[in-house]
Amino acid sequence: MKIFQHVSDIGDLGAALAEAQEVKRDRFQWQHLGRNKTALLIFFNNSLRTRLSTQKAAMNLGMNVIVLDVNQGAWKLETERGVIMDGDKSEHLLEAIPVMGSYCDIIGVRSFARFENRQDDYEERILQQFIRYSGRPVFFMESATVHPLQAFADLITIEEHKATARPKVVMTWAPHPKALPQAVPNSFAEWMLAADVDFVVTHPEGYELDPQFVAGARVEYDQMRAFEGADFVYAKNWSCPGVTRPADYGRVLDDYHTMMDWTVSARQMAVTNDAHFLHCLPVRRNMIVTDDIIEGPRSLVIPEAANREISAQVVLKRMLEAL
Ligand code: AN0
Ligand code: CP
Repeated sequence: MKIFQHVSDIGDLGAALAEAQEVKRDRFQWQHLGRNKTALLIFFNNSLRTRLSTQKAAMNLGMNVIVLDVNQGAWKLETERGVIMDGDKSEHLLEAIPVMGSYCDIIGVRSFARFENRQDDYEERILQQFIRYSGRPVFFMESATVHPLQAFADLITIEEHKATARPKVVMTWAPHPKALPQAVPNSFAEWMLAADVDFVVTHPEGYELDPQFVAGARVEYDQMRAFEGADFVYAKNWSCPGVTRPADYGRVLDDYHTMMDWTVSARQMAVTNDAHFLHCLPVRRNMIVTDDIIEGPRSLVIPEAANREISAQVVLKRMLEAL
């Protein structure tokens, strides 16, 4: 594997899930693969899980790991070509990327949506430059539009806890005080549509996700109806994707105080099939989900986060095998 961005990059999902379980059985059995190989993890944004789980996965494979927080200690990077660089940015991405590539064998990049220009975000302007100029395999650690390591871990978690062959999985929008990217819901939708599940998305009007990720998904605007009979509830906030109104891209459409009935609580969970609760974390309690649900016996948020180590290890293993 040279790029890990979309569900199609992982190939057959059954094989990927089997490989994940093989990693879980003994995660240290491929230490020879990573010997004298270096993973460089580049963060333009904060992280707890992605940072730790991906480092751990690389170490499990015997790799060396370098982590760079671009905004803490590196030079401020210009990303636009043609700019006269007389401002606060000392270095251009076009030099920084090949330099970073020269010190490693595999690169992971986290660079969130900037919400300045929908087209720039949805064309993945930053990650595409890493692919083009680093000379290395690149895996996405949450880009402007996707978070595939998360969606893969979510799928592993669902596979491990499903009680029926084809569970009903409901992804629900939930309120949040600040504008968040669409990367997590985009990838979750993409991966669920590729998997063998009954997938339903519910959100207020105006939050329609980009068809490139959700085409074919059932959208139900009535959250209670969507939750009926659900086996898994996946909560996430996202800002306006700007599909129907491009001018609203990246905006929170309504004051969150007026949207608090979307917070996942015992009221909605009561109409499910005793659903498991999932969230990628970090989560704001009593905005996205109430304390009792996230702490309850059906909450899977901790094993879900633990599976981030597994999804990262499958991806790194496949990239090492293809070097
Ligand atoms: C980010 C997001 O919603 O995309 C990262 C989630 C993994 N969340 C926040 O910025 C709070
Ligand atoms: N879920 C997730 O990617 O968490 P972090 O932002 O902490 O990495």
